[in-house]
Amino acid sequence: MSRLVIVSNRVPVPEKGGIATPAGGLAVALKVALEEHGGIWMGWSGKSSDEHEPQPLAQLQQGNIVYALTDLTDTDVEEYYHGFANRVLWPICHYRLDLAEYGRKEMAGYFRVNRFFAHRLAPLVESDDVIWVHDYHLIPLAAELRQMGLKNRIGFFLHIPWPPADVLFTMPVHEEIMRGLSHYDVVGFQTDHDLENFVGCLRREGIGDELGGGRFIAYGRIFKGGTYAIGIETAAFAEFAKKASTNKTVRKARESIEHRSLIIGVDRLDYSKGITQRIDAFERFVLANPAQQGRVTYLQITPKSRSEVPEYEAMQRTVAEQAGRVNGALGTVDWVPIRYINRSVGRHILAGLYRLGKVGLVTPLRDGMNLVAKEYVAAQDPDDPGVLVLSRFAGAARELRGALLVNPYDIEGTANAMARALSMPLEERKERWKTMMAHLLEHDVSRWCRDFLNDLT
Ligand code: GDG
Repeated sequence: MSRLVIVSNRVPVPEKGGIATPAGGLAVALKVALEEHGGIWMGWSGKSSDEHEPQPLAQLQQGNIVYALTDLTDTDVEEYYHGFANRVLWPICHYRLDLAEYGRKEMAGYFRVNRFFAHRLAPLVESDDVIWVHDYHLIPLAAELRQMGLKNRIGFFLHIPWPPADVLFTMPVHEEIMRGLSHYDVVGFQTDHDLENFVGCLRREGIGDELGGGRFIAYGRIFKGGTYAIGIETAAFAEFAKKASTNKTVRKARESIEHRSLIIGVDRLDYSKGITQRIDAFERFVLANPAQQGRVTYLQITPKSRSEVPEYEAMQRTVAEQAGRVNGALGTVDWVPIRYINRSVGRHILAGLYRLGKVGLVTPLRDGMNLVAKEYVAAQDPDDPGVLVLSRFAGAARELRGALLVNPYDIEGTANAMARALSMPLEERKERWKTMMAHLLEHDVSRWCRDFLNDLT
């Protein structure tokens, strides 16, 4: 294959000795593909200023990859990123109409920044480069590049869910968003449910239709649409977790837990992740199972994210207060039921902690895939694996059939699943884990990249 050009809102900026891995599934997955093909990774530098003349594009070469980073203006960031991407598209794609705050200024900013990205990217692209655009921030990018005359193959992958027509169409610019997608050669979703919703959106107002064989038509353009469930580097992560169990911090964590069973949750602080419902469920579980009092520790690791958006700032306080309240109500002089960490921990520590967890609690209200669920499974000790309690509304639930599936809105049901997970016999744990691990080894992140790029090229 020729060079690969990846475009995503944020780019993991290379640091001495390698790429810094931020807390976010996208970066972890894409690093692998670019290293394989060489090419460009273009996106926003994360910096902004009040200057209106754009600074030259910063380019950093590392091995066979060029990182091309552009600054934005403060207004761009406010309208495109905080405004439209995170306060309209994110809530709508996660079925949260109540949180969407649509405004024309923000919508205009979103399309303007996509045009700006296209103008910065186009001079770097060679005629046989394959362009792979990622996620909801950049849906109109292909249309802008086509407008400039680019004929390259351009693919789009959506990392988050695609909502049903009734939800999407509450957004006044849904037509422009649907039209934007039609300019790609391949449009990829995480699961069959997302693809079904997309077809529903095409048909509802006669925008387009399915042609069969994975081909679709909309606005007179024919493109491929498919599902490409994102994976992790399963084998490497399993090895990493095994080694991490001897890490000093992980050892300290093990000692501090003593004879107790560890329940672990790891999520960016986001309303889609169902953290408050999960704490409620944990409280219910402890109250309903007095024998477990003092015998279980729930560790919730929750790095801050998007603190500039008011809902996220409010949520930060809510979760901290809730964990404090439950600890105050249930804790004893020698037992703190919930350990809540509101910052990022090192990846090796995370891997070691997953392996310590007898239960992995992954209960989002809605999630495109959820890589934490996959990492938790990969990190387990094959001779004594923990149990994954997984929301049926995470994309991962379409694959990880060995998990205990729960409805995160059903607090009692989730509490019961915790009890069942903690008392599950070893043989059943092994059986469930084996099926999930076999699936994850086969459907890893390299396969995800290969499948998408094969369809695109
Ligand atoms: C979006 C979609 C989709 C978390 N805390 C720490 C940390 N993490 C890492 C995890 C995992 C990643 O962040 C989170 O990925 P998720 O998939 O769970 O969720 P999103 O960030 O919302 O990602 C999602 C994904 O894109 C990929 O397509 O699965 O549905 O929403 O890798 O390990 N990493 C470290 N410290 C932490 O404290 N080092």
